[in-house]
Amino acid sequence: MRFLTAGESHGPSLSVIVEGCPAGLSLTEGFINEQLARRQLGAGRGARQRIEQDRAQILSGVRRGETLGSPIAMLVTNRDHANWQETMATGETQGAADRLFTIPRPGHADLAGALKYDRRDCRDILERASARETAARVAAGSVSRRLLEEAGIHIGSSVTGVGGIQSPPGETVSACRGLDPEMPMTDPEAARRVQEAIRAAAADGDTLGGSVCVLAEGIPPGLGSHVHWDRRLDAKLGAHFFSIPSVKAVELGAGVRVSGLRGAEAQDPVHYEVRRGFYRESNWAGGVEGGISNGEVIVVTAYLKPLSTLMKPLDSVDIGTKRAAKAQKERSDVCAVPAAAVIGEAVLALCLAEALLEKVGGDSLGEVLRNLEQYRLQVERF
Ligand code: EPS
Repeated sequence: MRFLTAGESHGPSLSVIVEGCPAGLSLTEGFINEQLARRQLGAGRGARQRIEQDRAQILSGVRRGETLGSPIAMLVTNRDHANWQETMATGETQGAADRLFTIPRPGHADLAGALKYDRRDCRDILERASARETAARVAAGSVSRRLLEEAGIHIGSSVTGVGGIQSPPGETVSACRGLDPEMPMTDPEAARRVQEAIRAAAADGDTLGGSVCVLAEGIPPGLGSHVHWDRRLDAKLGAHFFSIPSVKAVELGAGVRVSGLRGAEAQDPVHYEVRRGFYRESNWAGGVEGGISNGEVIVVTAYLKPLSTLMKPLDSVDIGTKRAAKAQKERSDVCAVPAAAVIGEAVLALCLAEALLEKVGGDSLGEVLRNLEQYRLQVERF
């Protein structure tokens, strides 16, 4: 299963094509829209989210609520495009471009992208670099999520830190589901302090980053492989999570903490019971050993830098005049960490659905589930 997204932040729409989804999976716009709505919630979002009400329109690959095995194309309209029709017109227009963006924001793709693509208006870069693209990724991730649900694999997330205020991760998917979508932290006192910190950062024209922890339960052992670097599940997870805008560090299990321990303290001893098969009593590894899922819960923590669009901007240089200037302002969010948790769920679903299909294969949902059942029996009888 693979996917491609397209679309600029203030262009007419985002679009996505998911290819390789088995036939016979029930999939509705309603299910995808629930996930899209979750991504729009969360403290610290800006005025844009009051304009958008993201809805996916399924254009192909689904008939009467079931996938066909053909490419699934989906469209998410940008309602804000109505306010940007002239600036973001795809056809030729009269007169000079408006809303020129010539003073790059440190930390954004503006300058590096303008140099690379030889554009004199950073808008040609920032419109696509915008995290608006993640709406398309959440739509694609919803398809993977549906497939994983059928396979008994469930995904959840929590926010574990914002602006230096920490909260313990949700330990199970069902515990994560009970959290407040505005600030899905397990510690309500931390969540309250975070809300205050977001208000204070907004008042200062500043932004906040943080961290999210994403879990997947029900994973069979054997996704990914140790045999080659690009088949390792941890490498694939890293690529997926690092592709979320603002993510600057990704941790599997207790990766950071174990780096300071002795070897004997940092592994998960193996146990066996006839009823349970092989199991562990700890999960420092986060569900992956040697690039292969080991059957324990997959635990990924992603760390996000504070957003780089600042209302009190930093020093920069105008790319036209080459004169020093404060970076250009553009409406943005103060904090997007709760949204990143939902996006993290989507990318984890995309990564695991691909790995699952690679392991068991199948052109129809029935074939995938039969193959998976056979494989689970093989593991059980090992
Ligand atoms: C973003 C800037 C803001 C965010 C946007 C990401 O957009 P605008 O400039 O239109 O206010 O709202 O995120 C979304 C639109 C979204 O749906 O997540 C950026 O520069 O990355």
